Amino acid sequence: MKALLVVDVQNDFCPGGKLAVTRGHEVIPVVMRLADQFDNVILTQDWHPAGHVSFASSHAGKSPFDTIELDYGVQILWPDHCVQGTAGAEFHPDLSVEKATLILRKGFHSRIDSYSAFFENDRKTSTGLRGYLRERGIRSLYIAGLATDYCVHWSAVDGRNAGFDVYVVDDACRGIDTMGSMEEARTLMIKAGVRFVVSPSLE
Ligand code: VGL
Ligand code: ZN
Repeated sequence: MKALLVVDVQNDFCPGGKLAVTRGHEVIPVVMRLADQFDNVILTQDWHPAGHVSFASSHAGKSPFDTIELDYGVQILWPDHCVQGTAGAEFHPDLSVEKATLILRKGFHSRIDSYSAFFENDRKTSTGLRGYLRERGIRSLYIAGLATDYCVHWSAVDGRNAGFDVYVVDDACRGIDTMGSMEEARTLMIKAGVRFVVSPSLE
């Protein structure tokens, strides 16, 4: 059994949003075509409380894309984004979500960021996704969405470590690409055994 994991296709990650991914909205039609081919579709939603630890505005003298040292390691600081209950945190209006069986929110602990859909950035706090997939008999995970170099990347690597076959659907993802993050993400995904596919090959 396979599942499609659609990562963070939210207003703040699309053009005009607070942490806009260049051409992020272009993934939407691709994701929707892909979803037709899956019985199991899961959406993730970045869902931060105001004043979240990952926001540069929460740290005096810091700017977006600076880094800080937290208890769990280095954290990149972002513009305020995907704040719970705001329009920026909503799914893009063109994304049709009717088919999704699970909407998995992440990043809701105020002191921990969460890129991966499996583990928060402390690498210890589980979201429960592994159990959900296992209990539903899912062994293969196809990943699409935003952003390739952060939430897609970490979800893919953690998916591999959790024992799933993982495919990143390249043309259904777009990246932020700060400080070489796209290249680094690709290298780490390859090392973890993630495979890359394009959506026409899945039809
Ligand atoms: C993401 C940075 C901060 C993502 C979320 O969805 O890739 N990136 N929060
Ligand atoms: Zn975030």
